[in-house]
Amino acid sequence: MTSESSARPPLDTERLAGSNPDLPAGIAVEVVKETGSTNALLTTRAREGAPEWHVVVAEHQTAGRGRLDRVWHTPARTALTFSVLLRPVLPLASWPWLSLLTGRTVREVLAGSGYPAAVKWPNDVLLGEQKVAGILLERVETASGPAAVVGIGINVAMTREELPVPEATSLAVADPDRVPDRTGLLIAVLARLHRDYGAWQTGGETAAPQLADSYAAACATLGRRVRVQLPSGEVLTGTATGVDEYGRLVVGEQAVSVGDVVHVRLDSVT
Ligand code: BT5
Repeated sequence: MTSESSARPPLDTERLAGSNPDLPAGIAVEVVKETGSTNALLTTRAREGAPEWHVVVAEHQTAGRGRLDRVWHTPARTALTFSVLLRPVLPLASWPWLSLLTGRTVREVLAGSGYPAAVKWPNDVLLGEQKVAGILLERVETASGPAAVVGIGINVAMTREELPVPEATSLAVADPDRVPDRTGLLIAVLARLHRDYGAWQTGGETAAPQLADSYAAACATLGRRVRVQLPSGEVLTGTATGVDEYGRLVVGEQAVSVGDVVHVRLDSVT
């Protein structure tokens, strides 16, 4: 065994089996050594009829996807790259919350491991100002109705040199003494997501306002001056004051559903 393979052990498939009491009943984890994108593979599974809570996790993603056709890059066995199939019963208009809810779930789990994580609207988890995790929510049409593929990438063991962009960080770079093992982290995120998703699905009218409040409390974007690049190319600047009932970011008078946010430093405001 090389030092690299012992430092970067594979996922423990026995602990990820359905018989593990730490994994809520109904979650089925499929571990693959390599795939282009776990979102793409899970989309295929969904069209083949896979049930809710089918999960695909890859030791290595060779064509990981970000939003808007961007690339998500992680070397083998250094990260968690996985996708969860959900079939929300709530109306499609509230599905964008799923992306925000998942970011908050990841934040809570990392905070539980001692990492001072925060969410950045809409789909990033930050340590300080750097991105440690990203979420990609995609809708897929299946024979039994629309389904949600929730892709989650968490940078775990990457060294500084392995980080793909200067804005990225990993748990190992941020605090090498706390790095959780990937299998335990995956189980913790799935268990917490199961709980948070269940509360959202069954919470009735109070679920959205409760989610909005707890998202706001975890969100580094609110109260900040932001620059939002909209898909049209337009740029919106202002103070982010809240998240509305559809999960949109409120900046000044406008509510934004899709966009890239830059947290503007006060010293760079012109
Ligand atoms: C995201 O997109 O943040 C969504 C990332 C979702 C990745 C997961 S992994 C499992 C599942 N299967 C997939 O194929 N995808 C999902 P976005 O907000 O568009 O951010 C993408 C940008 O983040 C890139 O353009 C880079 O600048 C940067 N980036 C790429 N890889 C990164 C990494 N490992 N860590 C931090 N930033 C990264």
